[in-house]
Amino acid sequence: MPRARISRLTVALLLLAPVTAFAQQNVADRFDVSDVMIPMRDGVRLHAKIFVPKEHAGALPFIMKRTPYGVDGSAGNLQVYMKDLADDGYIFVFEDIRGRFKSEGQFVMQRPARAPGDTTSIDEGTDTWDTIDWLLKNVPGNNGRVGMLGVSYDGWTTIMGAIEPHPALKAISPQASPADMWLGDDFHHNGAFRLSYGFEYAAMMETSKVTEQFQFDSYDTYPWYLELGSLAHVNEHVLNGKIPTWNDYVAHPDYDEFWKRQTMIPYLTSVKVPTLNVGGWWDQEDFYGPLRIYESLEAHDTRGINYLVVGPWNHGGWSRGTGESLGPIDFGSATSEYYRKNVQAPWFAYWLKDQGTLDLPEALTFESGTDTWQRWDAWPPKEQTEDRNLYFHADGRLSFDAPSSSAEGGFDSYVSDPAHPVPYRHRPIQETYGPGSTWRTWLVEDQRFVDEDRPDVLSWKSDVLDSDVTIAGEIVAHLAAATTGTDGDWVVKLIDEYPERYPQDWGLAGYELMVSNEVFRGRYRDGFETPKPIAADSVLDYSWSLHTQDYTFRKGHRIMIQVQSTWFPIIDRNPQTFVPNIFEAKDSDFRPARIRIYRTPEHASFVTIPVVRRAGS
Ligand code: PG9
Repeated sequence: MPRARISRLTVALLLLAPVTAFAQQNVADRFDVSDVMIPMRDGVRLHAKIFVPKEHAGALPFIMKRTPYGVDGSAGNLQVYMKDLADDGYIFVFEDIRGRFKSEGQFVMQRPARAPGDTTSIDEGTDTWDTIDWLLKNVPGNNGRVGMLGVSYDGWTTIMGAIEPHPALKAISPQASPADMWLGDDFHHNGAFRLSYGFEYAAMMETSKVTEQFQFDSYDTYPWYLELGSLAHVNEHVLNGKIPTWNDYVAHPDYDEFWKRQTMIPYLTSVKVPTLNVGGWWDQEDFYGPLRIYESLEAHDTRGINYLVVGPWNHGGWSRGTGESLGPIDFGSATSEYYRKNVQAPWFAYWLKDQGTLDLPEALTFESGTDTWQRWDAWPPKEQTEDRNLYFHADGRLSFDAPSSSAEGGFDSYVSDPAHPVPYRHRPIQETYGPGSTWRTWLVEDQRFVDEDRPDVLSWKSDVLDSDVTIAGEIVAHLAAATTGTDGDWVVKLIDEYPERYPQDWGLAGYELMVSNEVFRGRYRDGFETPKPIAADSVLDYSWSLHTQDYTFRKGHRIMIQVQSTWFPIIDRNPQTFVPNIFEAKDSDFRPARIRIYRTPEHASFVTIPVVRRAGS
């Protein structure tokens, strides 16, 4: 059993804009800063920091961010993330949400919205309302309008504040907000549990009121999680039932009322506040959320005030740095700076100050590969694309031609062994937010490290492309697969393989860049509410979304698909033997299984990609 303890060490979360002493110095020069305790309707008081510009002409709107990560370092936001806004002139408010840091009350992880018609309970929406009401009455020099924004949890508090909005809330930008923690965001994807993130985040947030990093006794967490064995040992040996969110994972393994109450999607039945949704193509935490929120609002956007921006970013990448590159991938321009200056600042100026015009298409997306911003009338732009299937063939070939005969041999196969799972990123796999962690760029790591070394990762690739292939929209995996087990996971990755000769950047020669990916837990093939055993040795069809992308596979590259059944420890190990609740599996339930991926006319495996129809193509 690995040794572990929770330390009292408070960690500065680098999730959001970094703070430097220099940044604090600059901001202190330009703003009067005060700490206030704002009373909520139930008597609980929330702590906020208010930054009022020392010099300003006329009344100013508020820009507000509500966060569980502490607001003492929030001056750093004004140095980069909100720098263009600070230059334009706003009163900034950063608030500790209920139960976190200096705020009173009880923290509940993603406290569900109160039911429609419930006028007595509190939730993040009522706390937002009460805060706005207090600010309007107590901060002199405001113009009566409020904008809200934030990344991830702070993006989630933003959209929650707009479900029953205060009338003064005039514009929001929920950025990388989770939408559904069981279907596609931080804690699970299609029912597969995001073990390392789910465990470390829950411990970090619920050990005390401040963020506390879990203390592993090994720098590489891969062996730690492996030695842990079944997830049943987490409470037995490590958390001792003290972390509420871990207990919720265990009590609610399937998509039940607990998770359905937590998602805000059913509440998004109208667009009450102009909304700028923002996401990153390589967001390692919440990519499902912002796209799902955009799509749900869009269905009700009768006034045309719901917009989408997606760039070549990791989680919150637009809020820091220049955005010229991610890992070794260069995008040819400062995409984050572009967003902050040309999209985010004008968005709030338009709605909160009546300044400028809104030069925004319905969806603004960055097309990596050609490295250009694209303007669309709809996302996904179905009118401009054609769905084409990339079929698996013998000898690792991938083509747009469907398999025409069974003579090719029928299937490819590997043994998936839970005792030897495929690492999801290069080892050492540091603690998610630990020192030296490569977590933030794992989605752009070179996939050769598993393609070449692991017999339990299968690859299929196209011929060398003789012209560019651009995709814009949803990618869908279709596997015809069998296992000797009675449960199992399927991971499909769509990859851009760079040419072996790549003089533009030799560091990228032969690079295998993941363009999109997703996992599917087999037990949920017939529905997420009720897991069922997989019939052993039966060829079954599995189909799931790898999400949307806007990407050009350049001439000279190859398109590649990889399939595997473990992705550890970001995804917990499937025992591959059906048990009612994987969180309570016995160690003896974890068994190797032989996997077969079929590629015959009757049982074709393929990935559907939305190919853009462009003039001349
Ligand atoms: N991805 C983080 C998170 C958001 C909401 C709930 C749980 C985790 C975050 O970056 O805030």
